[in-house]
Amino acid sequence: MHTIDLRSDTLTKPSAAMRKAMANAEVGDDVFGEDPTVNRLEEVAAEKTGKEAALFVSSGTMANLVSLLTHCSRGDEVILGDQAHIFFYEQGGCAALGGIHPRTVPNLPDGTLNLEDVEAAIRADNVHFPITRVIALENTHNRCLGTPLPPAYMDQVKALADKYALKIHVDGARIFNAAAALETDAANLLQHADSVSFCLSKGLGAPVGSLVCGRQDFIERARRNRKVVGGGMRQAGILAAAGLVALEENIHHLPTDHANALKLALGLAELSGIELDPSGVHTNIVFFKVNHPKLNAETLSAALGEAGVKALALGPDLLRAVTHYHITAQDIDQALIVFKKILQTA
Ligand code: TLP
Repeated sequence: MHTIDLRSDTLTKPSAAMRKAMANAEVGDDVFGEDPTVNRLEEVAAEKTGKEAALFVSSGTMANLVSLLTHCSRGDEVILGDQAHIFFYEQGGCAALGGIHPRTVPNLPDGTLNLEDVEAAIRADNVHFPITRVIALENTHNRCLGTPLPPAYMDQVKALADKYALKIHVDGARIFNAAAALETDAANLLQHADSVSFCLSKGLGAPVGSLVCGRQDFIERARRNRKVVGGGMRQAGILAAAGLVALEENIHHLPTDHANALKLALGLAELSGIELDPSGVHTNIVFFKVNHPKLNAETLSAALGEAGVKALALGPDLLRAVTHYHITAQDIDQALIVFKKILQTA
């Protein structure tokens, strides 16, 4: 039996079409603006997100950092959720490297921020306070069950941002999952975003790369910030070629990933020893708790791994499984058999 790796959609390996496109990519020095494949990828990314321009960067973390560096000066403040990837998983890079002060408000279970909380966190013009510059959201929200943020919520955030002249950044690492789940296009979800970062190297299956998208002048300044963090790549068209295949072909697989995640959730919810509400599963991320006399997240994950199914332990009783284009409906059936056996025999 092959390994069914559900730890993350970052584990996807490039498809045959990607490898072929990479091998044949036309390249040049992208720091000189002369890589035609990177230029093409940036055009396609801008078009798909409904923005004027885009910038190819190495990772989602770099995309978020470069975006915040471009919105903020040292000492400025970003308001974001306490479960945000930027706050939780990026080593505090915006503070460490950019001197940007993170102000968290609690994420609600659906990944949104209560707008009264956000408004209360916006600083008054006072010499004692940092200057609030940007509200950062995450769509889909990784730690909030992969939930997509709907356009109606974005309308409300925009009204608040405009009232205080704030910018909106969206960590859209999985924005195309959100678009697929909400049956709309990414540009619609992002119409109020001043900047968005999205990843090619998650559910879209490319080996490397993320994009920052926004207005032309924003992207010109972001390009300088990419260079200062060491992100100027040279013949990066080799990587961009895979990204173009991701956006042209793999993007169509996301609804299948969502169906497989739901199938997994429905199956897991039936198992004694697992706690999970399948109605909370909207995209490709499935969080569940283990509630078993002999197993915790760590030992369940280890037993699963030995049996060829990998899931990520994220807390004493919390695990995460993520579907992606290497995972088939048959894999989900097989994974559920393995889960059941382990839970019954432990
Ligand atoms: N998320 C990874 C881990 O870091 C947790 C994963 O396996 O889900 N924004 C969001 C919403 C993300 O989920 C991630 C990666 C990033 C940004 C960072 O992307 P990379 O890993 O390319 O720096």
